Amino acid sequence: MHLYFTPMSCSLASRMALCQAGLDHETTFHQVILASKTLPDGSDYRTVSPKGQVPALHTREGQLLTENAAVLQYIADLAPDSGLAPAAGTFQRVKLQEWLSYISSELHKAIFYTLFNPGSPEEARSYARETLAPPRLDWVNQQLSGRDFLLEDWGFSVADAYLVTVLNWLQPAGLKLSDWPHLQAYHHRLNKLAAVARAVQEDYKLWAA
Ligand SMILES: N[C@@H](CCC(=O)N[C@@H](CS)C(=O)NCC(=O)O)C(=O)O
Repeated sequence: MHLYFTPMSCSLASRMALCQAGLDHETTFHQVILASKTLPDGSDYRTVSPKGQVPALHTREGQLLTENAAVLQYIADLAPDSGLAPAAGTFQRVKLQEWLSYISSELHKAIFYTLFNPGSPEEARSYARETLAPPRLDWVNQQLSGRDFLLEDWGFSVADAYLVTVLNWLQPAGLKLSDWPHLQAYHHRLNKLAAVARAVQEDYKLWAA
């Protein structure tokens, strides 16, 4: 398989999932420079993935798959014993999809896409930081009270991989993780999991280079 990624972006969740599933060794990682939509050899990334966004996964079947929620579930289903997702067709699986959808639309896109997009006007940034972020983060913080992972009666899932990735962005976005104590504790705890720690370390090294 081939994963197209940008260090410390949302594609980090797919790297975590691949590590947890034990599939990172069968995956070639291709770094994408998002600002120019190019690959390191200068070629246009949009010839690989026309959306020009990461993550994009070339699957075992040789198909191109995009969108965090789809890529993460695809990886999870390749390794059912990893516990990364409840089985398809169960109510727990739908709860996982509920979380993936919330993280993608209400956190990733609504808040952080606006804050990190160099073209966002200042009013849009203030609105994202001051109006959109607090109630959404309050809600997730409340959900994590007394719970180790997002899914009840379940361990580390791909929804956790996505959320822990998004939480990495609070500080660079000018938000204080310590304002949400359950989120802070969760972030700290999950970063100690072997697959999360390894994926973060690998992405961080490339990001800092
Ligand atoms: N809808 C996509 C969004 C992915 C996305 O926004 N990726 C960001 C990196 S975190 C990106 O590629 N940004 C560059 C761009 O949108 O041009 C998904 O859920 O996978």
